[in-house]
Amino acid sequence: MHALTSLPCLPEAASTPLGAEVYRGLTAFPKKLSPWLFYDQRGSELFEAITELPEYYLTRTERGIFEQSADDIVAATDTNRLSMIELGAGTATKTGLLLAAAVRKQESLEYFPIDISGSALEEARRRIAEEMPHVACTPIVSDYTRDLSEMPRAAGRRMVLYIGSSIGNFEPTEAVTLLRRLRGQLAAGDLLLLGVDHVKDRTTLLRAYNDAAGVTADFNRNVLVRIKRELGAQFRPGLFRHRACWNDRESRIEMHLESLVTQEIAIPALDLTVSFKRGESIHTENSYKFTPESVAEMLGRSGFSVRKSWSDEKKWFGVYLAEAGERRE
Ligand code: AVJ
Repeated sequence: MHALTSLPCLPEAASTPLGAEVYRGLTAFPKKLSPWLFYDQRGSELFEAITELPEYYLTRTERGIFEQSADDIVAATDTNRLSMIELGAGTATKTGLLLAAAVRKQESLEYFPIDISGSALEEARRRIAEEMPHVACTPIVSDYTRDLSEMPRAAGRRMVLYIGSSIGNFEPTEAVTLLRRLRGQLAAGDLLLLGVDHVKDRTTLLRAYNDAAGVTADFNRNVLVRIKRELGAQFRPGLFRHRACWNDRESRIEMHLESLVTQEIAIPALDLTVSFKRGESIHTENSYKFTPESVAEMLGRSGFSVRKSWSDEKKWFGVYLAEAGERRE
């Protein structure tokens, strides 16, 4: 993913994570950019705005499941010495419902939110310190997609939270690789709570990624704004159109940025000029959608087995509690 050190004669910017990703993605065919590039300050704000859109049911549906079932989820962990570790915790807003349920059951709780954004974690830490005195919160700034070695050795039984359908951004083989690595950091009997978006009618799916207010379009184009600003490229992001489509064979929503014109874009910091034909697009995101069967299969291949699951009335979103199995050598 980041082995540009082996390429000679590239400018320095090409060896930063952003520069390397943009260089590789825009010289590939078809062109692509990785979804983590969305999340600069502005992108994180736009994603927050997406979670409040009427069409974007994911966040509110998952929160509804936690409102309804947090106590039941904590009860299903079957221990009075639970600790929680959250991957990609961000500001940990939805997590509050699970933390509160754990504190109701066992009076105190160790909580380790992991995120790449130090400022989001600081906000989480401050809010939890203020509102939940019985939660001992230890934030960890780290990119869990690259490095899981910082997995805290908390006391009691650990439950790793990986919610919000973040796993949906990974191709199936990458998802299994990530979950297997996670399994490798856990003891048999430790738990994983996985939140995933379910396959549903395509109109609902498409609407969630094509909102009427155009926030998702701005979120998608923000990656171009970022490349412009951080790599000094000269072009108009407005000459790219947001496009989201449902890929039924792969069971995923895809987001693309389609060039409305034939154009050449110079990216001085990378010493690179990228040509676009009219209608040519950059693939910017996959958002995989699951069935209970496909979740169980993914978890099984990763060394976990599903213990219990929860859903909303329409079965639009699923929360799966899985247990780390015995290690097979
Ligand atoms: C944060 C990956 C769960 O796939 O729905 C929202 C990101 N992209 N709208 C998703 C996203 C477009 C989101 N995840």
